[in-house]
Amino acid sequence: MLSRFALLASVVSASVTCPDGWTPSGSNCFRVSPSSGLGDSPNMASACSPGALASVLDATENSGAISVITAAGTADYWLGATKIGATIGDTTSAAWQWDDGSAWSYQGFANGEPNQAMNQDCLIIRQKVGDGKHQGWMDWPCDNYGRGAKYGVCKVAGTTSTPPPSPSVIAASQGDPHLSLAHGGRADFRGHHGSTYNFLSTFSLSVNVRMANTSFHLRPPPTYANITVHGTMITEAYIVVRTARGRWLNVTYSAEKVQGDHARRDVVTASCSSQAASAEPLSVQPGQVHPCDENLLYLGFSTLEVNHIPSGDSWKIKIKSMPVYDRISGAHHRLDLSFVPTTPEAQLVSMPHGIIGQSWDGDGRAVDGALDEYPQTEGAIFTTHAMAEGAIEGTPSDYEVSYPYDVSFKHSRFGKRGLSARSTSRLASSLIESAAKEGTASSSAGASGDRFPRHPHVEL
Ligand SMILES: [Ca+2]
Ligand SMILES: [Ca+2]
Repeated sequence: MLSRFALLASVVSASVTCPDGWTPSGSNCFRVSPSSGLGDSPNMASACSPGALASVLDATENSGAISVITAAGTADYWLGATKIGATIGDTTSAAWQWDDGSAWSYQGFANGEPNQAMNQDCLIIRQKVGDGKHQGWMDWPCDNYGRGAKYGVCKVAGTTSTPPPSPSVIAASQGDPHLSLAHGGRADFRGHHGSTYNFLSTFSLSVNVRMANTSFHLRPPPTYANITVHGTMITEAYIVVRTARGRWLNVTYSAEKVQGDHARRDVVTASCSSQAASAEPLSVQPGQVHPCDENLLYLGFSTLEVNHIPSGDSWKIKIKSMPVYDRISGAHHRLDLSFVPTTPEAQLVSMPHGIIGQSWDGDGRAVDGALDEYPQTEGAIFTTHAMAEGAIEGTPSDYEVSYPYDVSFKHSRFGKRGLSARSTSRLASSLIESAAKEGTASSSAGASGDRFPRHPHVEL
């Protein structure tokens, strides 16, 4: 079974880049000429430099031409075409050529045009004026009836770039806890009871989690009945945001306060303040959106969403409380988390770090860490031990923080600009690296065939 976050493939499409002041349309760029030349069509070529008087080859380009002349204001603009072999008054004999040699494959003449009036061997485009009767192309005398200013629509080829695929835009933690890493990697992370670890550290966002020992029976029975697991669960999550205005948003989601399946108003506590540690609480009500500058908090049925959206470091965090099924002792609820960067990886202010955050390392390749291999024999007792070795730089203790809203640890990116990604060459020797599935999202968040099925599967 694939989880929903495994299916969030990023959609990558080619984008067209234009020089400053030019408007992309299709694969080309348009603008109105900065000067009017001498008012006649033959002189417009230099007025358009470095582009040329525009050819308009399809409806998309026609829309682009109309949009730039509409923005510029006046009515009529030259296009780069010349009529040859026309006979005055014969509206069918005109043969048009684009000055840039493109094939004449599309035309957007206004009603009643071209009307082959005398000497109308050049082409203009007229924006909607008056009753709109003449919006569109018109044949026109190349000397503009001997009058002065007439500007042109200019065109240059855009630069087409296809951004590199980002194989996984989401990373997550679920259960006791299984990590789905960016670019498709996975690992298990037990942590130590009562310790708090940084999962994600970025320029203006930090997410810590606290672990608690928890024992439970593996699901689903009856296939593997009576297997006891002594594991850990995330029972509290702590978010620190530095807002674009320099204020502090602090959020705690406490699974210990959840009763039944419903989030109550006191499961999430938050503050939004100019002080790093504020006594002014935000009253987080289920079903309501709470803003803190550009950040938005929303607590639903059991899921807290935090949208952190300054330019250059934008993330969506979801934290969902779940019951600990077939619990024996320890936490009665756990937290599952997911992290989505909504800024392209290459544009983040600093490359992220933290146990999960470091997997956005810019290379698009999956790195797997240590995984707990659950026993499959009736009556087995198993204590988890994997600590994401191989998928994290250094040791787990490097990620321990000393209090819930602590943003400082060995690899912290908080408040730091331009820091590079972790180095995969420095990961532990047990590193198992596999080529990322190009252009696809991580498929690691769900159960997979080579392991014991992961228990209760959630969709955040
Ligand atoms: Ca005409
Ligand atoms: Ca990677």
